[in-house]
Amino acid sequence: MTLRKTMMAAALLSVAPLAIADTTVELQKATPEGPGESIGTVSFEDTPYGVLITPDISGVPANSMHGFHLHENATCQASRTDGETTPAGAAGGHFDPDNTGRHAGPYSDDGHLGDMPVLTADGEGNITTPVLAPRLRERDLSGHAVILHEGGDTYSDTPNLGGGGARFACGVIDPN
Ligand SMILES: [Cu+2]
Repeated sequence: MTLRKTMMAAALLSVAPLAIADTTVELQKATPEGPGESIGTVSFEDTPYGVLITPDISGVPANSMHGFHLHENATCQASRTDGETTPAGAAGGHFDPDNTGRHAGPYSDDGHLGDMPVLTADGEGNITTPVLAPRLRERDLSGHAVILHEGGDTYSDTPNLGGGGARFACGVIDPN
């Protein structure tokens, strides 16, 4: 084996496990016609303290806060009910494998497992500050969708589902 090949093999061995471990999802604007323009990506990585969520998002209002959740279904298509179109509605409700029926945020054991921490934009409308979801593991994300809401999140059902309101952007995490 040449030195060059040996070095390449060593590089692949050291890099490959990290590349497999992380999940990166592209977020696209939720529109009545389905997924629209990309606003960036979010990466998820297991740590001893839960999933580390690292956003790289731009083009949202300056200094805005956004509820961010894992939703049940692996789709970002709009839904239509009684003539009402809901962008990204086909993603369904917050991922709630224990059927708690409660929105309680990322730090309570008594609510949706899919309730993740709020993401916050800086003065330029970029979201880059990493946050930690202590109850989640990366494998929980598989086969679901992540949704960034227009508004913030009270981590309670007052108002309903934390008050994030409309679905602003969405990304699918394919089952693996
Ligand atoms: Cu949500």
